[in-house]
Amino acid sequence: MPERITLYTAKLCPFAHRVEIALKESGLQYDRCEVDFFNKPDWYIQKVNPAGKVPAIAYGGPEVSTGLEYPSPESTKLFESLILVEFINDLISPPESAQDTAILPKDPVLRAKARFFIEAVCSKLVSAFFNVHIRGQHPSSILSAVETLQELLPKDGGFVLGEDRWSMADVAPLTVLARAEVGMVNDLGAYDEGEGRKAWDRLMSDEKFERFRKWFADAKAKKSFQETFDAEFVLDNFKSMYPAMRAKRLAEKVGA
Ligand SMILES: N[C@@H](CCC(=O)N[C@@H](CS)C(=O)NCC(=O)O)C(=O)O
Repeated sequence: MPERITLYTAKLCPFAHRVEIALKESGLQYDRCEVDFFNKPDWYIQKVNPAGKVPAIAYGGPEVSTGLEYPSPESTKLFESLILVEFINDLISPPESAQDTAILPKDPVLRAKARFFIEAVCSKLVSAFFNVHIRGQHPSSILSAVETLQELLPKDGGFVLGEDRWSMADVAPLTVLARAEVGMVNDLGAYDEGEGRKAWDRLMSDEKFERFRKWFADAKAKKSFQETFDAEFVLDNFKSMYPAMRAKRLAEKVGA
């Protein structure tokens, strides 16, 4: 009997989304608990993640009758999206197994390549996404990050690790870029009005980004992504968050 898995997640969160895709790819059974990370409930901090962040996984322990909000005290609580993705991969393909998965292959060189790509995602794309959307940096920062990542894609097509070798290296940027698309297409972010839409249009039309566009379309077509991304939910939330952030930034600029 496999151990119980409860994923504490949020539809808005690109990090939690990575773990949900990995769980879908794994075929493992899991319970899903949506957490409002803007208004963290006490039970979440007390019983799941003292840092208050999503994603988290409660692993193992007996079922408890009080519901998902109260994980078994005997379950192990695990955190950090990329660590959780590798944990899920270890569950379906333990170290002694020779089996590749749709999360990470067994070949050490390919694993190193995947982790190298993810390092660039974390240092370039994730920071650009938050700097642009929350802090109002010019959206061209996202295009610069995409350019760096594009350089690391195989030139003749396919996913990060080549051909149809879909892996966590593709998932790591995809969940961020899917949210950047919703934000920028609708010009929702703390940046100056019109700049998000303009930058996204450039990303989707400039010849320079052709390789990226092919990868992005292939990645968005994956079933595990489509089953786990609620674009409408993200849009509704962005509509209620970002106009106020833009107004605040402009007011601070005027007052400075
Ligand atoms: N490095 C973490 C980042 C997780 C994270 O920042 N999650 C956000 C939601 S997207 C959160 O829970 N924020 C609440 C907080 O920071 O208090 C990961 O990859 O899991």
